[in-house]
Amino acid sequence: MTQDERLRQQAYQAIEDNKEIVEKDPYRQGYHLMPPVGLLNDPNGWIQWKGIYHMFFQWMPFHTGHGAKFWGHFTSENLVDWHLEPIALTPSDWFDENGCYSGSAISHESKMKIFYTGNVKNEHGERATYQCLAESNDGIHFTKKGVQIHLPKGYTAHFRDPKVWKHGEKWYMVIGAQTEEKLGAAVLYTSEDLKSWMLKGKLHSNEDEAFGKLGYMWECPDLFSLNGKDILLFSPQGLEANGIHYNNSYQTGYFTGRLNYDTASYSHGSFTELDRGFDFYAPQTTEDDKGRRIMIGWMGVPGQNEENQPTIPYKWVHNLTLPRELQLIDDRIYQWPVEELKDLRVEKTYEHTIADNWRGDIERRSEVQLTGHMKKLDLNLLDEVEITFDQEKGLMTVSRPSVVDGKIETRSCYLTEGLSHLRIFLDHSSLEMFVNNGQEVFTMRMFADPASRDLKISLQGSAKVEAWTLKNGCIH
Ligand code: DQQ
Repeated sequence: MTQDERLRQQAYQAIEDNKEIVEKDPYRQGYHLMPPVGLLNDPNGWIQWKGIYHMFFQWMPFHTGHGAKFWGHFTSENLVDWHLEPIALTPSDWFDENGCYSGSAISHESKMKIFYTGNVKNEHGERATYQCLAESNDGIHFTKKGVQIHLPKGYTAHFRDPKVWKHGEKWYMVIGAQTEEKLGAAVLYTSEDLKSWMLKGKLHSNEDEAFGKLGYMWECPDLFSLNGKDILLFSPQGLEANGIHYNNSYQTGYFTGRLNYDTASYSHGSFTELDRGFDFYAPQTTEDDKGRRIMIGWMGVPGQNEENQPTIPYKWVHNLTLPRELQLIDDRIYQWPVEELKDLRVEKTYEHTIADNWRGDIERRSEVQLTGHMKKLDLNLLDEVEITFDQEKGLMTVSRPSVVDGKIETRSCYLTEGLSHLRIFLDHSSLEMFVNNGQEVFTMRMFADPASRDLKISLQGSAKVEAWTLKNGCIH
């Protein structure tokens, strides 16, 4: 038996052995992508290929911690119902034996090609990193083609997460990096044939010191154009918390600007955090055949209370976010659940206009919308999550008990134009809240008592409240 076959067999056995216990978990998700067992982290290889959406994911099948990652694989025709496919990649070769780390997928000459990072650690814990290729004719079975790019001079071995795209006649790749001076960077390569890659250098701008200030390592960069601007989306590590900003252990955010593809010079605005919630990291985007730029992120952050997640006794941890369509409005990214997610709705349970206090019962898989003019809001969900807004201060705050010690923790953002719309997706152990049509988003796990159903709203102003129950069991 080859090492690849052995690892596959062990991983399928782990799914089989733990199926029952994972299914018993009251916090098991109903319509979010979660691992069949073990730990899921970054979304990988996100692509619509030959009409089918493919979402791969970083996966540790053998326990609920990190380690030598596999690439798990889901597919979907409609972005609502998903199928778990055979394992795409196992960490079975000398160049990826400590993990087939994050990467991306492209379509070329009727093949799907995956570029990913091979992570290797020797017995002294020293790291090596290789950018690797795997190919598939059917989008399900992959053949590894080995190392394509070695670590260039000037960078530490924290050099990973290739994202590949086509611009004009050429292919480009951006890689998350750490310079020898221990600064975060994004490094650009180009290729005419997807075989030989030429190093263009690190993205730089006139405000180079702004790059230097943004942490010691950038993970999972993604470069794409949106409404005529070049967006660099990335997950920097090492930003200090600053008031309501950067409160998670690591961040995700973006620049908007203009990239000179020949010189790697990138003129851009300031760094903006993409999500205001507790659990969001390492997102990846793709463009589908409707021309939509769709993003999915990991609903977790590396090292942030991962070992305290209440799902761990049930042998799984973490899930992905819903697919969100991105728009650029006034140089800000707006995120909006893709249209297809309306098909999750099973039944409309409420439609009321309220102007003061209101109380309702909601199912654990629900969508709740508030539309109107909300001068002051205090919304309590399941006696667990509190969402407040005060127009005078312009501040929105979301709070939940910490999974570590139950103490209340908060995340906030300013809404300078007031609050007119809230759209909340509740699953058994998560909440995603889209504010003012996606201008701000709060993404978080939440572990309310599985029996609680209470929605309490106290409002100054007036709003229409609508609620729907949502489908269960979207992963087959
Ligand atoms: N997770 C992957 C890396 C990436 C990090 C390893 C981000 O490729 O840099 O699982 O969460």
